[in-house]
Amino acid sequence: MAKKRTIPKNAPDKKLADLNPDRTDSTGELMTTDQGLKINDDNNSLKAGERGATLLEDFILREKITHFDHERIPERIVHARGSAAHGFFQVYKSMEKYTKAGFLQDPSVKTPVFVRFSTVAGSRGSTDLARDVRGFAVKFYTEEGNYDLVGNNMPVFFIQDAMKFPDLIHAVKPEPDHEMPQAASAHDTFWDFISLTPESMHMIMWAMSDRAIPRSLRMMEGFGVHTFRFINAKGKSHFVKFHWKPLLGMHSVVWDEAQKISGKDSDFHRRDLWEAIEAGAFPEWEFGVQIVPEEDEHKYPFDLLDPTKIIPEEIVPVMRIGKMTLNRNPDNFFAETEQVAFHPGHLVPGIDFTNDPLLQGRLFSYTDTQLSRLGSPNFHEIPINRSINTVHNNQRDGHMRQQINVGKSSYHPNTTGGGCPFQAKMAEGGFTSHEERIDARKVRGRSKSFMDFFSQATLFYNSQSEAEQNHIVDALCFELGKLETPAIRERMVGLLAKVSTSLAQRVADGLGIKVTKPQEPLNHNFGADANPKDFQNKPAQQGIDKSPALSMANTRKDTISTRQIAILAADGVDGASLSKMKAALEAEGAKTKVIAPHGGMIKNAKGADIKVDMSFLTAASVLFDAVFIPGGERSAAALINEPDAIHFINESYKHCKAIAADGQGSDVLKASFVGSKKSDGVITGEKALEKAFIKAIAQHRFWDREKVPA
Ligand code: HDE
Repeated sequence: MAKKRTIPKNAPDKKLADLNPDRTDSTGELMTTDQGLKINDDNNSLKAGERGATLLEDFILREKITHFDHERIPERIVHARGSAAHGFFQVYKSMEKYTKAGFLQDPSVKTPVFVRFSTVAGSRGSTDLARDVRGFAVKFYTEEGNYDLVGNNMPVFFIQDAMKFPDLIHAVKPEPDHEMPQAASAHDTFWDFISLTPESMHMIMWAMSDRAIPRSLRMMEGFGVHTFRFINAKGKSHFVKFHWKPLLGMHSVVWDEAQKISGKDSDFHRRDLWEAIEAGAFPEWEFGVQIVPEEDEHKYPFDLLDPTKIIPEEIVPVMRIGKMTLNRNPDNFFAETEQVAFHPGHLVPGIDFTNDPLLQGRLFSYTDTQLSRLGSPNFHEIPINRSINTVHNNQRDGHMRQQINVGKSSYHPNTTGGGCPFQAKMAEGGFTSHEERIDARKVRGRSKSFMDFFSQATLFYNSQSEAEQNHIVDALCFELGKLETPAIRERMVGLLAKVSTSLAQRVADGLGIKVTKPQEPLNHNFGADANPKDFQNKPAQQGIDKSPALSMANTRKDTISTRQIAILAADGVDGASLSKMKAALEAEGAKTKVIAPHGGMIKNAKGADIKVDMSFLTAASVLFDAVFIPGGERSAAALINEPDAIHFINESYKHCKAIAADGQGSDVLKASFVGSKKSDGVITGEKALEKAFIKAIAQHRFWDREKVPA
């Protein structure tokens, strides 16, 4: 590297940023060209006379325009849309029993991290609220080199073998003839592929669940997906599955809301993450591991190498071993969030791969993709990708090389450089791959132990609450309802019947079609000469009927920290009513915004000014978690006559959010769809109004409202 970045142990995180020699702050500086020449006029090009033609000689204009012309790099082929933040990780206690990884030994060590969240299918400028898997990629800058845990917010994947990845992605991306639809799976090619790929059914359950439309990136789980290995100092290996558990709990929005947020604020998740960090409400996740001894490799009804399977937490509990805190926004989106290059093959001693065939394919793909995206094998020299450990090897040259290697020796073994750089012994931290006995025939095929396509899809569906199941049905009706080819819809309903007959029936009813039996054999992904019998679905008892850990209904519901609460008000509002609630909510860490018919100021009943945060023109109920209508006769009368205010309340009610009203504020509720309905989460006339409202917001949603009255 150009300069070594030494990061002292426990360095305050601001220092980490300051230590980066490439971080530039232009405050108080004079403007220069890229060659360092001071610029006198950045507003006018060089011309032959004031009205004359521009001269080719104008090297300053040409430098500026040339740079501009080349500002864009190819977006990621998948996970193009993303948002990221810096932070640190600390282990709770040494994990030396299982792994020798340095960053998992000492609870006093803060390991810097950079985390990028993403959607998968959409382009860089697409909406945050697409129904999609979310990427959850963590780069740990450890003293033993960079370790990347490149995971998702769902613990399984659509396919079992890397060979199918380009097909899956081609199918989900906008269709190639007309480039529609953007960032959406609700179209023929995706469901055509899925209907012919039954191994995807477990992942489909997750992707159609509310997990695919998170309320916030800060409120979702993360998973390493594949089974990895922990290796301890004695060389003993344990299988391990990685988890991230959000301390704010897991919460989602509803699909109607997601679609509206996409119009009202397509940067909703990006803004939410940025604002929470700016406000000092640092997102936190606990790091969890499920550990399986090597001897137990074949103990389960599923194959640990199959990325379409979970290990239910009720069978192997998740041990929470550390915590990650995100506490600093990037300084520059392009330099950091866009140029960061993750790779599941960026390992440290103490962690290793398994033979999961999806993971094995990924190990090729990530460096390869950086070559076309970042344009050079020197992408590791970009500041965000640099190891905090110094880099010494005989790799040389290439586009945009930053490192200036001294001396004449660029090969190993050598005497010209005194034999340097030396190979590192294991005791010195040298990485060695875990020795695994392999005694096999070379085959192009798939293990029979991977052939159970539906049991865990059923486990997932059965583990969901009633409301969550309803949402899966609705999502499938939406997605399949958008298809143009009826045969794909029918094939899908046939496959759903293998997951749950009631699910299939409900979706078929929604689509107005019949449930037909799927064609056997179910897996079309076998070679032309393979025996179809070898690829037939082989259901296996999972040992449990339900896994409570799979339902978001069982998440924590005792905090309103960082929730966004709308306060609807107009001139004449009861100032005391408004400020009492505002203070109570903010004391619990929630954020409030006063929304009024116009911007600027409104007057309270006593004539004092109250600052308006948003008008009905710029606000929308879908951007908030709950709504409060304070007292005040004139304010209530004005809101009753304001269609946008009534729509705000109606929509909050429809999306099952907590609603509270004080004094005459209740009249506004009466004028809305809420009327005098008695519903959980609608709070009026209570003595301890603030307390009741806070408790209701923490519940997140009141799904009973979705039930159609008999
Ligand atoms: Fe990726 N994936 N992936 N993936 N993936 C990429 O690498 C790939 C898979 C994941 O924020 C690409 O730098 C193949 C599973 C995340 O920068 C690319 C296969 C999981 C990110 C690539 C998979 C992931 C990527 C595109 C099947 C969850 C975004 C840009 C064999 C465990 C990282 C890039 C970021 C990005 C290939 C499957 C997670 C093309 C071939 C499974 C979070 O290399």
